[in-house]
Amino acid sequence: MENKKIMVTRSSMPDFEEYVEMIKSLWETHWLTNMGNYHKQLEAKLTEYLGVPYLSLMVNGHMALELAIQAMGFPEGGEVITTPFTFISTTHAIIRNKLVPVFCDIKVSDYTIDEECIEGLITEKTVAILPVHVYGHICSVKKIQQIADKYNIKVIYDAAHAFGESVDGVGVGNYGDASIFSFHATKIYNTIEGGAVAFREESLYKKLYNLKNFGIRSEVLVSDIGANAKMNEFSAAMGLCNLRYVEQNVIARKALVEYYIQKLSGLPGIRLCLYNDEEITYSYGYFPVLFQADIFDQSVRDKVYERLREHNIYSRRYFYPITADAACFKNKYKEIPLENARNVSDRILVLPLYPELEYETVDKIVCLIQKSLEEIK
Ligand code: T4K
Repeated sequence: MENKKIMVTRSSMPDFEEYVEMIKSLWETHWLTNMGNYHKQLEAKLTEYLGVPYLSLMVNGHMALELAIQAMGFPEGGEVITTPFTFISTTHAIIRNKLVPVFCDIKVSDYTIDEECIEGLITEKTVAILPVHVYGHICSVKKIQQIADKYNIKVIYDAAHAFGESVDGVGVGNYGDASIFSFHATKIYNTIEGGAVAFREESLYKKLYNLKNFGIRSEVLVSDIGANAKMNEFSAAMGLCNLRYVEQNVIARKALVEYYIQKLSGLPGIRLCLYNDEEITYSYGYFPVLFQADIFDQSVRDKVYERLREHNIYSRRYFYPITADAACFKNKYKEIPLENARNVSDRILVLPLYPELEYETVDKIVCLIQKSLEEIK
């Protein structure tokens, strides 16, 4: 076991034969992309699975977000209130749409945007709120909607981490004006690369269909400045296979999370994500641990990270640094106190989690963390 690399995650895949059987027909049709049969089938299946009114499949989660924002038609320079505690994609998607990110601090309880801070950031330029259901923790969707209604602004959720989750039985993609999902190889459900936008207004379907296909309406009419964001047939075929196993994978992940919690909960100064809000059905995509400031100094997280690496265990610092501090746009946008986001980002470590992870490996990870903390004290 010592020499085997343990990564933070591992793509779920169907049996080789199952996938090959699925893609055989592509050699007959030679139809490989541009909204083929598997694209249509997967779009319909995911609409049902996620329990959303409408859904548009995309080439990846990032393009889903970029195009969902573009589809809203915001004026250039509009401000979007968003979290800096996320993958860089969230912030890039705002800026690449010629909009301005206004970073809002997060809550230490679940690392999602602090809804109490949103209203204070609204100006006459605000066009939208873009929160992230980070690690599958669902944002305060009701409060956020109240704020959006009061100021007549849009809400677009980055739900890349929340595939298949629900609040009180309602699929998470039903909240806001649109939600995007990622089906990247590293996610609980993958189409190799892939993503989708879920939304409520039927008119958005045509808009997104256009935008993901260069804005082409007909052989002679290009009506929008679109992109190429179509999911190809090999990805859609993978998605159809993988969808058969998502639920069993989530069960395996849940059991591993519970095991981690049982093993780690005695350790002083470690804060765990308990995934225990009874209203939420979780998908257990990530298992982050936070080394608390009252017990440990800031260097602890990196020491544990290094110690695990020495033993071929590759945990990840998702998400460090916060996106507001990314080299490409540091100091370019409004300076807003982001104390919680920076503190969490400096102290968080995401541990390996995937359905086939062995319990023995969890034991080893816990033991290594324990030893590092004892040495540090
Ligand atoms: N919004 C949020 C909140 C997101 O987290 C993401 C993506 C997006 C939007 C954008 O969605 P996409 O456009 O990606 O669909 C990874 C993923 O590339 C990215 O999808 C994900 N979030 C982000 C949190 O993590 P890296 O740079 O950490 O990936 P990488 O290559 O280091 O892979 C991590 C581990 O996963 C590897 O150590 C092993 C395993 N792995 C990786 C690949 C690529 C596999 O088992 N199979 C694979 O094919 O970014």
